[in-house]
Amino acid sequence: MFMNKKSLKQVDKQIAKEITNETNRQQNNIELIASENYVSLAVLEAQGSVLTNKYAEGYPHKRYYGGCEFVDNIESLAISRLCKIFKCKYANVQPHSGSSANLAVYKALVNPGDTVLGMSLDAGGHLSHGFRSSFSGKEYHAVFYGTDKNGYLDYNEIRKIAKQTKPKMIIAGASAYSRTINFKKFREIADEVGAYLFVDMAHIAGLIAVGLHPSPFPYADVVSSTTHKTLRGPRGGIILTNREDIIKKINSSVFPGSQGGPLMHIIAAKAVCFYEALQPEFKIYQKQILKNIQTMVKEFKRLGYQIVSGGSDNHLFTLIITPIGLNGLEAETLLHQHGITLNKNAVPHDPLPLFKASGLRIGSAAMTTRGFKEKEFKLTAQYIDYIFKNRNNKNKLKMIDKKIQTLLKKFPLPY
Ligand code: DSN
Repeated sequence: MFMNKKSLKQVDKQIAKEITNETNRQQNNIELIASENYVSLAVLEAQGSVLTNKYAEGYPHKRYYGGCEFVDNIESLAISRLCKIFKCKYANVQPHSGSSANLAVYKALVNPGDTVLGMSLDAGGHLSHGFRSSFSGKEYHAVFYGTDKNGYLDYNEIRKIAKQTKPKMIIAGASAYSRTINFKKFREIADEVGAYLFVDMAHIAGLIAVGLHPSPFPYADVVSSTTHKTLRGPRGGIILTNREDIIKKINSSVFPGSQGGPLMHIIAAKAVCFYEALQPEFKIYQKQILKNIQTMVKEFKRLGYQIVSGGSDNHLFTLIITPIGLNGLEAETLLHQHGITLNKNAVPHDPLPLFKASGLRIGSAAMTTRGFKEKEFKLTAQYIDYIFKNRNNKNKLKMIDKKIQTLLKKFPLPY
C-alpha cells in the first residue's frame, strides 16, 4: 500500500510548523480585517474531510463521474439551505471564490467589450467590479460610480452615469462601503437603462441572512457572495438568483465554462456554514457585530478621528489615518507589530497610491465570533490610539503589548 498513515507533523515538519505558527498568530492577534472570520470546528472538520478525494464534475444527479451519491446529497443540501437563508429560488455553490463567482456572472450575462458599471476601487469597490488589471477591467468596458463628498452612494449621480454610459450590467456591492445599500434604487436605475442588476453581497451576506441589512431580492437579477466573511464559512463563492433563465446560464458558466471539478470538501463546509446561519444564535451574533462596530466608531470619534461617511451601518468602517502623520501602510505595519491585524484602504478620492492609501479598514466580524463585546471593542480602539500616539516610546509600547496579550488570553480560539 502506498498510503502514508503518518501525521502531518511526521510527514512534513516544515508545513506543520508553519500551520502551528499561523494558529498561534491567529490566537495572539486582534483580528480586525473586515473580510476575515474564524470558522467553527464543524466547518473546519467538513473542510478537512475525505471529500477532498472526490471528483464530481457536473451538478447533483448529472455528474461525469461515478460514486457521487453522497456528494450529490451534500451539494443538494448546500443549495437548499442557501436558498432558504436568502429566500431565493436557485443557487450555485461551486465557485471556488468570490472572484470566480463574479467571473461566472460576467461570462453568463455580458460579452467582452460590453459596458459594465461598478463602484470604483478607491470608493470601496472590488477588483472584479471593473478594476483595470482584473479580468473585469481588461475584457469589459468598465465605467464607475463613486461616493459623494460625504462618503455616501449618490443614486442621482449613479443614474446620471448609467444614462450617459448605457451599461449592460450594473454592479451593486463593495469591499469597503460602510453604509446601507439601497438595492431598490439600483433596480430602478437598471430598469431605466435596460441593464442587468448584479449584486455582490460578499461583505454583508451575514447581515442580510438575518435581516439586518435589506436583501438584494427581489431587486437583483443575480447575486454573488463569498462564504467566508460575515457569513463565517469556508473560503469560497456562491451565486443566487430567482430567474430560471439566469441559473441555467450561470450553471454552464461555472461548469464547464470557467471551472472543472467542484471542491466537494468546501461545498460540505459551505453546507455546514449555511446550517449554522439558519440557527437563532446566528442572528444574535450578527446583532453583536453591529453593536461592536458602533462602539468602535463612537470611541474613535471621541478620540478625535475622522471616519469615512462619519460612521457605519454594517460590520466595517474606514478610519482616515493621514491626519495623525501616518499613511495606511505605515499604520497597518505599526499595528501588526503590536498584535492588531487590519488592512490599509483607500478613502474616496484618495491622493495616495493604493499600496499606501490614506485609510485603515476596520471590521468587527472576527473578534465578535471570538467573544469580544462592546467593552473589548472600546478597549481595542483605545489601544490603537495609544499605539499611534506613543509610536516612538518603546516602554509604553511594551506595556500595551502586554495588555493586548492579556486581553486575548481571555478569548481563546478552539483550534
Ligand atoms: N479581498 C476581499 C476583501 O478584503 O474585502 C474582497 O474579496
